[in-house]
Amino acid sequence: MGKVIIIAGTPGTGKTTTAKLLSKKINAVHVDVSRYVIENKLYIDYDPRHLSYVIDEEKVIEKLIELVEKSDKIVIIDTHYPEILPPDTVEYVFVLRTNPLILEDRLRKKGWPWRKIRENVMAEILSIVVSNAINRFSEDKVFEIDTSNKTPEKVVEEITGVIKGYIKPSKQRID
Ligand code: DAT
Repeated sequence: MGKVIIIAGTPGTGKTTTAKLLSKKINAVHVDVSRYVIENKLYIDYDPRHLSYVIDEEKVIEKLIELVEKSDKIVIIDTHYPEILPPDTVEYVFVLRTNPLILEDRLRKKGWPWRKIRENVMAEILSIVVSNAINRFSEDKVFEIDTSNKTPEKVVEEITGVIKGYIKPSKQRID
C-alpha cells in the first residue's frame, strides 16, 4: 500500500503546480481531486453560485482509499479539502500558503469572477484550510509552506526537505 502525502491549500496557492513537480521528483502518483471527481463523475450536483461541483463524499473517499491501497508508490493527493481523508492513511499534510495580495493576483490571472476571488482570499486570510487540517490530523503531520515569493521548484525543495529522513531511502529515493 502506498503512503499518502497531501498537498492542500486555498485555490491558487499552487497545489497542482507543486504536486505535479513533486510527483515527478519522488516518482509518486499524483491525484488532483477536483479533476478526479469530474473525470469519474463523483459529484452529486453543480453549485452555480460557487461555480463548483458538490462532491459525493462517500464515493470520493471510497475511490481514493481503493487507489491508495492498490498503489505501491507514494500517492500525492492535491486538494483544498484534506479532511476528506481518514487520518491514519496520511503521512504528511503540506498546506501551501500565499500572501493574500499575491493570491488575489494569481486568481485574477486565472480569470476568476471577483466574488470567487474574494471568497478564496478571505479563506486564506482566515487560515481555513490549515485550521481544518490541524483539527483533523495530528499537528505533527501538518506543515505550512509559504509560496508567496518562491518558485514552484523552491516550494518542492522545502517539501522534500521535510520528508527526507522520514521515508527510508531503501523504499523511495527522494532526490
Ligand atoms: P491550485 O492548484 O492551488 O489552485 P495552481 O497550481 O493551479 O494552484 O496555481 C495557480 C496559479 O499560480 C497558476 O497560474 C500557477 C501559479 N503558481 C503556482 N505556484 C506558484 C509559485 N510557487 N509561484 C508563483 N506562481 C505560482
